[in-house]
Amino acid sequence: MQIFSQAAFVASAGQRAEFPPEGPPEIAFMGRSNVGKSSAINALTGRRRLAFSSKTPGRTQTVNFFDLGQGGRLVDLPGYGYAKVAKTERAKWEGLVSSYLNSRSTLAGVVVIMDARHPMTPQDARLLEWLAPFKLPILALLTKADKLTRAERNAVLAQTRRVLPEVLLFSSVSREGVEEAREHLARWLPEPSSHSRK
Ligand SMILES: Nc1nc2c(ncn2[C@@H]2O[C@H](COP(=O)(O)OP(=O)(O)OP(=O)(O)O)[C@@H](O)[C@H]2O)c(=O)[nH]1
Ligand SMILES: [Mg+2]
Repeated sequence: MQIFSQAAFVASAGQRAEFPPEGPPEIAFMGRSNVGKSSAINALTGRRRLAFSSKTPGRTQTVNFFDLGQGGRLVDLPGYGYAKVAKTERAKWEGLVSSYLNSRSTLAGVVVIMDARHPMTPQDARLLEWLAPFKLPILALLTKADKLTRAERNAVLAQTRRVLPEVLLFSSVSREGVEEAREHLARWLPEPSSHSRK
């Protein structure tokens, strides 16, 4: 999809004061640490290192904004709740994410990313409770689907659908779900105008 192929880094913010001015509608990527949020942004935009991914949980510590070619923005957020999270770390995450959620009137929807092998952890349930009052569209991506057996795939889809109706199996390795996710997310953004650059 054209709009996802022209992504460019805009800003990296460690606190609310550093968020860029509101502009195009934003799609935020949220989920536990290490589930593949940054990798999903790279897969969707067809870029290998637009968002930094890493084997080490906690790679993304700031809120990172990426503009799409035609009127949209992807926002990579730090992950929450890896193993025994220090209270201070959790407070920092919650502070940053809640100031993001509460300050962006241009937020168009949230991609909730979960590891397909461990979906709907208590921390994910907490995130969904947190998001509920905002009444935003939510797309769930079950990442690392390349690691599942066929039976596991069906089970995890059914389990997640009980809570979140919009869900896709996704893999930034096999690229499963990438095009479907692009098509879904494009519906949250304004139609590209016929005058815009190709
Ligand atoms: N097999 C497989 N590995 C993946 C996939 N997506 C991400 N990974 C790996 O999982 C690890 C974490 O990926 P990231 O994209 O950095 O995860 P993140 O959610 O951004 O992590 P934080 O920034 O720490 O919150 C990396 O080693 C990735 O290569 C996938 O679809 N399949
Ligand atoms: Mg990350």
